[in-house]
Amino acid sequence: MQMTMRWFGKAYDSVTLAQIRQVPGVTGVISTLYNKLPGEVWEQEAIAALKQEIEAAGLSLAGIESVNIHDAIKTGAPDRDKYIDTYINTLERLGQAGIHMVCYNFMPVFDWTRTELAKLRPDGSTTMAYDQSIIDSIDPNDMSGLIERQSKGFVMAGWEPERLSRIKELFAMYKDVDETRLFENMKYFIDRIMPVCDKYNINMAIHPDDPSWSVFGLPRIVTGKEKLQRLIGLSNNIHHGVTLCTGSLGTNPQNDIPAIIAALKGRIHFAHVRNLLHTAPGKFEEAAHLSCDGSMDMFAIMKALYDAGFDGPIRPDHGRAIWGEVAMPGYGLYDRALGAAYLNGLWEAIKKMS
Ligand code: CS2
Ligand code: MN
Repeated sequence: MQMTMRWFGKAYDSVTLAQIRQVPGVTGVISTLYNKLPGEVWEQEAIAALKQEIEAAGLSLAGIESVNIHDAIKTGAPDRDKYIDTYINTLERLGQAGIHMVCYNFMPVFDWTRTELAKLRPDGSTTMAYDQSIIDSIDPNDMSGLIERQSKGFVMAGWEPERLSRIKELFAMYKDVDETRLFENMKYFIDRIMPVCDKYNINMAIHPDDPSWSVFGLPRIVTGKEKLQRLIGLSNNIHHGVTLCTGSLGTNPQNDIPAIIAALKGRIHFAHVRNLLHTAPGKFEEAAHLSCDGSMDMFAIMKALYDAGFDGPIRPDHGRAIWGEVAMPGYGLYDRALGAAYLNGLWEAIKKMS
């Protein structure tokens, strides 16, 4: 595996590449052209500039998170082929730049969903939290406002104001899209992009839905073991794979993450590893990465990845805000650096004892 951290680019991130370079054991970053909306063309020059900037800092660009999917593709709209062509074009340019892993998601309308971005924990840190009862009582139109008000001025990944200002229109697009249709639309997309992935050896890593159940009545299909197996079964091309995100799959305490890892062996192209604390049914907060701070067994998760022969990029995921750092919620330097060091420690121990 390669330990990495997510970096949004210097125009958006409070964390610098020079800081990431000093986190022991972190050799790469996962980045993106953060200003690109779904469906936009990625210019070759912009990709090259991003890569050069990262390499000049002594790190590698280990993959892209994300190249987002236009809603026309997810809903199977009549103009989806136009957007798939653009997507293929972007993959081609990424491939030519030597990038071999692309993360994306297939969540309708909303990406990850939280109800609180700075919940105070007993140790004085703040963290992101979710409470289903708040979601049940809120109008989806107010959701982007709720996130924006708490984002400390940072643009939150997946919550681009340009897109979410069209929320009514987006909901209307998904009116007739149920789980079956979403799977069909995904298969159509996968089948069309696999040739370019073969050509440039690009691993596509679909990110699980977060939380792992339907929100606001919208269908969600990347939620647990059976659905992930069905999803992988849409294509036997090895480039069609997943991002194993413990924080997303772990929102449902019924999800046995080590068992999911074993079931997806060979198809996990990227890993997001973080811990959550479940406080009541449908209610959780993001914990520090350490097992003892949350509800997950991080040793068992890392061991399962090791045993499955995982060799892709891995990153600590959301961290708490600690030590007075002001950063994008979930993406400060300090707690993610602690997370990376901890995950590296687990990995070293597992490796030496195996
Ligand atoms: C990420 C997701 O910050 C996060 O929660 O894990 O936003 C992820 O980047 C996307 O869903 C992948 O497309
Ligand atoms: Mn994730």
